[in-house]
Amino acid sequence: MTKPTRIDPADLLAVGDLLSDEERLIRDTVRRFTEERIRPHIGDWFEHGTVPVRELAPELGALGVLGMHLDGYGCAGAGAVAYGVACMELEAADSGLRSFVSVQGSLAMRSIHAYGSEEQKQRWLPGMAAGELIGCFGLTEPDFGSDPANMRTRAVRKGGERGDWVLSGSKMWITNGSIADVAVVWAQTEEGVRGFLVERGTPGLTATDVHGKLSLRASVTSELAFDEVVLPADAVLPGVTGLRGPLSSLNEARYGILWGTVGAARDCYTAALDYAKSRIQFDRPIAGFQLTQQKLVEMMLEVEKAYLVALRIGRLKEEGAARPQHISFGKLNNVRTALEVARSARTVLGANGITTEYPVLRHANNLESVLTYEGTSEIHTLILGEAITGESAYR
Ligand code: TGC
Ligand code: FAD
Repeated sequence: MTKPTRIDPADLLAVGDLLSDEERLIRDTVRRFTEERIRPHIGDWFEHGTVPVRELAPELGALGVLGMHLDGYGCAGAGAVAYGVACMELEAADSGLRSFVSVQGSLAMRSIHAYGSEEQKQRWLPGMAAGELIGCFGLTEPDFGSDPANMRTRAVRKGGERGDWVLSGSKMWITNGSIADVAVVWAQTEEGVRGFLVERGTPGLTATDVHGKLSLRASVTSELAFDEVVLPADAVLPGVTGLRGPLSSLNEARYGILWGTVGAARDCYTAALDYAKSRIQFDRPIAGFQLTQQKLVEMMLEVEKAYLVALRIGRLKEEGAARPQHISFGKLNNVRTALEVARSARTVLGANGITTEYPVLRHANNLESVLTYEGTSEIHTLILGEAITGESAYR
């Protein structure tokens, strides 16, 4: 293993040296892509609340990050840490970009990969890995977010074992909802919660975008309504019944977040560091003031600790030893860390910190969504509370 030979302010503990050559290559390749393709535009996309997802998706497919941790069907079959560092670089650019990749790869593709029939996998996965087809994942409803077990969306089978399904209800806050070619929709059935593949254009399906978001503006968020949508018998994912289905895919997406937020935090910290070195007040760079240095050092410590947490969980995952509670540890800790770093970085930039010219308030605003989705910070606190006390406190 290489030893740190120099002090890198962006990675003072040289955590990056703990990555393999291949992981570093993936990290640097994704970083280069975001620098060339995302960073020049992201401020505008965020400001105007638009993002050219259809254009970007095939580019992300060519980059190899869509379903990159899955095997076969055009997916790269990368290791957990390799997938993690890709998420880290994507979210250093914008949480909306990482969200797109998480929903496509870890929620929609992963659900089909883990629980779909061979026909369903062949039909969807290669096109989704290439970014030619877009997926979304519908679990949350207007009245049931943290508590999906009580969902009202329902699918009823008509005409026996091989009969059609009729799906009714609605899903809320669905990333990629209105642009998706296929929605993985979780619904109550007589047998328990099951997953359904609902194709774009199916009669009775309507998608309406959520407007007025002050967070994740470079990401499409929609409501999906199902008005007695008739689905063929083979629209159901045959491999799982029960909430375990969606929650096991959520483990994968939450894992991407615990890495992604390290990237957002690092980007805020390095933006503040660069700014502090060049901004002159009272005839000297503000980086020379002790109060500024304290903020920068605190940020740096927190970014490095979050990076180590992510790497530890990633290695556990590669060994097959990561439990959902480990993922909750990382999601809770690293999102919270990133938000605190973003808010502190914002103060270093003064008034400039509130504009889209710099990334920090955009990251801070995005991270408010990241704190809430994929299990709120309170839900992950309760998961960990149960893990250490043995007492469940949800209900
Ligand atoms: P509970 O009785 O504990 O569990 C029901 C069944 O599920 C199993 N299970 C899990 N399986 C795999 N991974 C996990 N993390 C699991 N957690 C639970 C469990 O073993 C049981 O299986 P079985 O076979 O015995 O039936 O369920 P509960 O109703 O008490 O709820 C527990 C709770 C609160 C932790 C869960 O409901 C929860 O995680 N709530 C949060 C909901 C959530 O995270 N929603 C996210 C929606 S998707 C999203 O936000 C995408 S953001 C998109 C983007 O990145 O842009
Ligand atoms: P609620 O569950 O109503 O919670 C409100 C507050 O009450 C929170 O602070 C919560 O922590 C707290 N609370 C709830 N229960 C408890 C309890 N037992 N103990 C203590 N506190 C509690 N969902 C999808 O299915 N697919 C998507 O693609 C998707 N994308 C999203 C994109 C964005 C931008 C956002 C913001 C959300 C997205 N979501 C998606 C929805 C997200 O998963 C939910 O918002 C989240 O699970 C919380 O649900 P809720 O908003 O209904 O809040």
